Amino acid sequence: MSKIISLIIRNYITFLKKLSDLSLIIFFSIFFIFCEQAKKSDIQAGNFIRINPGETMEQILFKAANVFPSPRQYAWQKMEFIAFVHFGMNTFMDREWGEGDYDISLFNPTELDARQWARVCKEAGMKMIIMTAKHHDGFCLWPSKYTTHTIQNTPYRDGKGDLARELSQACQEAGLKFGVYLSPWDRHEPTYGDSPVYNEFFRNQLTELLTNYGEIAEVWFDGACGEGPNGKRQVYDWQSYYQLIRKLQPNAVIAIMGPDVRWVGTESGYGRETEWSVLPDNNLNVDQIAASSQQQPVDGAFIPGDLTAADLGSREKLQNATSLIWYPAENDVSIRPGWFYHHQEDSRVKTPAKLVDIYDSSVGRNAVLLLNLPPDRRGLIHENDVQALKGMRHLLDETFKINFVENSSVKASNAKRGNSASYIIDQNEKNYWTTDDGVDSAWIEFHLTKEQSFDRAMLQENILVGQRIEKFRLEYWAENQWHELASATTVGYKRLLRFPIITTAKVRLVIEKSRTSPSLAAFGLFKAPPEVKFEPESGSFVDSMPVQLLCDTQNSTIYYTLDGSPVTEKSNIYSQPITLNQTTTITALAISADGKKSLPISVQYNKARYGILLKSKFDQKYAAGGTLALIDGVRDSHGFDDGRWQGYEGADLDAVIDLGKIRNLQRISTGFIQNIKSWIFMPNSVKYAVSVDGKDYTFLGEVKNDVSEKEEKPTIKSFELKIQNISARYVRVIAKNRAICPDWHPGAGSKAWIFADEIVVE
Ligand code: FUL
Repeated sequence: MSKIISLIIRNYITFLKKLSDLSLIIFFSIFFIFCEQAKKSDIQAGNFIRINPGETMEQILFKAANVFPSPRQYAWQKMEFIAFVHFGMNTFMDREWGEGDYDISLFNPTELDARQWARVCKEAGMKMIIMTAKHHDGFCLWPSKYTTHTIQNTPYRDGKGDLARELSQACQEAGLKFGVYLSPWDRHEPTYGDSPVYNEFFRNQLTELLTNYGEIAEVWFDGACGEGPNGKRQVYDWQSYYQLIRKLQPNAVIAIMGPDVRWVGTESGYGRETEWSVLPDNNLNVDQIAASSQQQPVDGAFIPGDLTAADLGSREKLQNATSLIWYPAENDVSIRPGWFYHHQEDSRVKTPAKLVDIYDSSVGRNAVLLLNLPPDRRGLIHENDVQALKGMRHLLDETFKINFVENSSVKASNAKRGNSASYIIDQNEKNYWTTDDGVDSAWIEFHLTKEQSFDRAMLQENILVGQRIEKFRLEYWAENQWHELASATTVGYKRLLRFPIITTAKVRLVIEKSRTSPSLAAFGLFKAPPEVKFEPESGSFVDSMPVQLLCDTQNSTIYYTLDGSPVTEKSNIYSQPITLNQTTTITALAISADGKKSLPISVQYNKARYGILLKSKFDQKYAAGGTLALIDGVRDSHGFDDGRWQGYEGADLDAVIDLGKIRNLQRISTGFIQNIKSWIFMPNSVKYAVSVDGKDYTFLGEVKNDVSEKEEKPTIKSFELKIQNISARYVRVIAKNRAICPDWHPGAGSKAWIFADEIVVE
């Protein structure tokens, strides 16, 4: 019996020992899972998280990498490209900022067609239209009950007009979202500055807009807070505005002076190279957040602040953060220089290539592009703007229609179970690649089905798990080794990269640094459509002139016409330089071997008394009528922007004048204007050289600038070289641009302009 008992006891002890080994394992497993869970649950805060005092940089970074957009922010980000429409009394007064003191019976857009606006935006690939329901002049495009300063008291549709209704319906029909810009600053409303009263007035207007026009997807608040008609300043009750919006339109994002979407900080269309959507929010009222259980970035706690600095979300910026929020950037820019329509800007609409560049530098830099299209006085988006947008869409569609990695084989240095690298190219946005916990750098190789030529790349993180990638590079395989193709910092929702055309069958993406396991939802390699170039790019001539047509993509066919008619695949095929003997417009189009079409381009070459060949390029916005501007006899106007001055941004002016035959010269000069408020400086110097045959030049002399770079008054100077009896047919003029604005100037480091009006040779 005792044996049996001792056996039982022994077995029991062994069992207990085993059990304790096992329980240790179980205990530690549970503990580990618990810790991981605790770590995770600690970061399950959505688009906001608090940093606890004493947390290490590593903990802060881990938190930052796990903040993600709210559903409304995510839906907004996915729109990528949206429209702004600035329209109102300013359109009819030719103003940018109105005071609200003008006769509103002048508002009468007789051909207004909101469906045209929606059609143009839809065809351009935009997903929403935000309308200036009320700009700073207080004029309302909807019949607000709370003021008489509205569309109702204008001749438009006999006082029955309501643009919020017309546009919201047109958007709905076209499948676009609708948003409103409502300026808190109201230069007309008498209660402005009487803070509680005006706040109530403003909330009433918001209520009208948010209840009567269906779904509103974005409410845009500008930060301007100037004086009202009575000279008083208003204290805006932002938090009550936010609460109202959340109540009436819970899916709407509140932008700029609001907690969901931030201003990128410039109106140029060019976002930051490094753009984090997760920022330290030191503008939040942290006590209020605490009082609201720390779960959400409480709208009531959001205090609008200035977020325009170059660096907003780097490690350095996160170091002293008390909380972090998902606060993505919106990049607003106008298709013309002004926000409102001005007839004199009809020729200054951004070109398709410029718009694509802006797209790459906004959507392609983790921001949403909000492009302004100002309807004209007819109430229509002007033909020039429509053309530019069509061109932009053409270039984007042609670029992104074939993704060369689509059927490639993909392998990664590391992949978490269930997040394989092949998800990057599976076209399902829910699937994404990521690495095992603790693996913060990785590479992914794409083996294409065959050699391909491309010049664009696209990356997308899965921002639903957070923004993580801090640094990456792209490499291609050639001559048995990897070569760097491009590199950048952040990715976020989308990153677009441009590089010179590369032909290869193997590409490697190296993620060098990430805040935690990097993720990638999509990757693409693309080829932009071919581009036709003319050599010389522009010019006028005395007798005849040869023009060459070039294309940046090999094996492309160039078609052209010489009579101003549209170019098609049935037009002449270019094979050798074209000799012009009379004023001619050449229109050309290139089609690459893979069927991609360039935009057709037209250049007019003039036969004139004197010829001019521009070796440098003037800015299209300040063309002063084109190539002949510098020899057209128009001189010395005082405003740089009156269409008579030719502008060169960051570039020299380099021109050759052909006098037609050898002449005796007594005087050579070139006129320039300085207007430092508009970043226009005198050239450092102007050099002159002459030639009898257009080949060998003799240097004549250099005229140095003597106008102070700090001279604020617009100043005109003629850079005249004293000469006597010089015989020559060709005169070369080189005006040296200082290239960048000086340190003391508000534009320090940015490109400086030179503006010339005339080269005089006598
Ligand atoms: C600015 C306004 O003052 C401009 O007029 C324009 O509406 C732009 C989008 O926002 O701050």
